[in-house]
Amino acid sequence: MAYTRKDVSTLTRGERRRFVGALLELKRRGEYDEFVRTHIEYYVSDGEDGLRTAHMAPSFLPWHRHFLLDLEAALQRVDASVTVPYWDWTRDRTATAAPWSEDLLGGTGRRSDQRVMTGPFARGHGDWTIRESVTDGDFLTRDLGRAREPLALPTRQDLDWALDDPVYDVSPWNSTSAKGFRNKLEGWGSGRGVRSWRNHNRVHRWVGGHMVGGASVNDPVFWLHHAFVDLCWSRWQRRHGAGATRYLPAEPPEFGDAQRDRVVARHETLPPWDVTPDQLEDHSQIYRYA
Ligand code: CU1
Ligand code: CU1
Repeated sequence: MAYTRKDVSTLTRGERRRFVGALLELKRRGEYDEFVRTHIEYYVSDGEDGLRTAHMAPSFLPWHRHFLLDLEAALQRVDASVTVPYWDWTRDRTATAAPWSEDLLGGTGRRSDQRVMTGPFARGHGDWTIRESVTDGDFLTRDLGRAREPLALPTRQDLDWALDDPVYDVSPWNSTSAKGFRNKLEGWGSGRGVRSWRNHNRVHRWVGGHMVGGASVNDPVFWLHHAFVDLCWSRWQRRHGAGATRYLPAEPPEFGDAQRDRVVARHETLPPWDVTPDQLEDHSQIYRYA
């Protein structure tokens, strides 16, 4: 039986409590920080050598799908009733909207050092010490909406611009791919600064603090954000119809192509797992979105 991932704005008080409780228990056991480390390890960009799996690559979507499944399985070992909720940032668009309540993720950081002061992940609670980070400080940080340089969350229209593209991804299969659903959703645009951050990337920037960069998993909103990104992949498949919407590239780039051995093709395994993008395209037997 497939389980259901719900819109975070529809969770009951009990569901919020159990989700938070399971996260805190994983943190207490040391399992949570393994997820943070894995994400940092796989944070490879265009400018670096080697295979890119998690970001700036076609496998951005299947990589994070599997990463969420691993976290969800860990949560369910603590409490079998828990699933990862999704945050629809086209609807819940303010710093006081659904995910940011006192009994779920808490709110923004204070002005001086972006330290989160409210909710279960605030330093004051003592249960959410940051251990894997590139910045100083052992407390979670956020700057919702970027107080000094305000930035708006992506709109429904911004998301539709990605969802309307009928091709999964295009050469050169990286952050400069000007077309293709994957990069329009991942959100590496042209230009510099605010204008270049689209959809998924813009949301990381809007949250700010730890959500910017490789250590973003330190903020539990990471999972709610990526559950929605994952939902968008399903929505895109439905919008364009089965068959036309397969993962690309179907085959590895040719010899001599600069992207050869840098990206994962449809039937190649996706590190650190022993699965292929092909095997991750359909999640309907595992979970559904409500
Ligand atoms: Cu990521
Ligand atoms: Cu992300």
